[in-house]
Amino acid sequence: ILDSLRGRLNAEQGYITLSGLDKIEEKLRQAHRIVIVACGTSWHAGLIGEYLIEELCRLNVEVEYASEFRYRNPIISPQDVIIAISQSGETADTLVALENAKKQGATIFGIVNVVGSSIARITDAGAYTHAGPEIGVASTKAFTAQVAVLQLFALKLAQLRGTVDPAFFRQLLHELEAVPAKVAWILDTQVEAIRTIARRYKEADNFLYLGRGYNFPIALEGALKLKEITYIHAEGYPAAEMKHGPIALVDEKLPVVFVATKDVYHEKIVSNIQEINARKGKVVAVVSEGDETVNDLAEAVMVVPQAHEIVAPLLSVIPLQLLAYYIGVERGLDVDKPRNLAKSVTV
Ligand code: F1P
Repeated sequence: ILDSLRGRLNAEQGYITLSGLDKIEEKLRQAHRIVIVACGTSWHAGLIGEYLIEELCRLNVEVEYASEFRYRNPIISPQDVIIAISQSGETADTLVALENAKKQGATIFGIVNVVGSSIARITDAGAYTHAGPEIGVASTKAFTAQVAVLQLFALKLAQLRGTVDPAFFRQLLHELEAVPAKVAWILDTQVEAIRTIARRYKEADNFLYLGRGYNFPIALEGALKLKEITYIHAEGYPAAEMKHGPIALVDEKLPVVFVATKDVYHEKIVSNIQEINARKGKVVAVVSEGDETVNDLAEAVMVVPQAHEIVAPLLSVIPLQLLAYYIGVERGLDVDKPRNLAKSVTV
């Protein structure tokens, strides 16, 4: 899964190798903004990219659904750098959006899995995710790899722009190096608990997924995986947005999945969980190892190792992917070939 990390960073010596980025280094230095263009799961990775680049590089970022961006008349200038994210490299919406941006002089950086694909060919530079061929239609390991590349991209750019403290930079590299072992820990220890949760909630008609900060895109992705694989209606929301509408959905039949790992928002997420409890919603939470704050407030928890919040999305998405997978299995569905979905959407 994390080949995109291996060989591309060395925490001890404090460097990241991202040759594609080197090629457009000057453009990036002068860029007025970065526009991330993608569809579906790749768009969720893009949202994490926005948070990372804005936080670490202090550069303005916008994230666009390619399926909208290609049809509207967006303002693009030669000072823009577009990051295109696509697992297949063949998604027509993304490709056409890039063709339009290219005509207006923007520089394109690709984060693509398939070498030599149409999107890879249109880019000026890029970093392959090397996530291997995905067997299932729904994107899973590609997402992890896209996020890993975006983390490297943001850190490397922050180093170039001098916007990250060197000690913090090294700390994050060490954290990234520890990710493969932490992923293995989740797979070794959490699968049975997740299967049990899947059995308990497999008949639900709706799910709500909530998270804050870097965990908000993870909530969106958890909801999308559930929709794609199990056909259960699910919505992802920023947890703070709940009171502006979705809270009306909460009753004793609604499972609400919180991405509640230990980070700067933890206290606020705990109070959101209490609000759901007060309305008798069924709380399921992704929590950090060793943190028991949420245990008594949730019907079930899925545990991930502690990690810095910038690195944490690589871990917190995995229980949500597994939850969707096992609910699909429990419902007797073909999880690798969900109905109506194509691996590459080329129209
Ligand atoms: C985008 C995407 C996937 C989704 C499904 C349909 O594809 O929306 O995220 O899981 O396969 O296409 P891509 O541009 O990342 O290949």
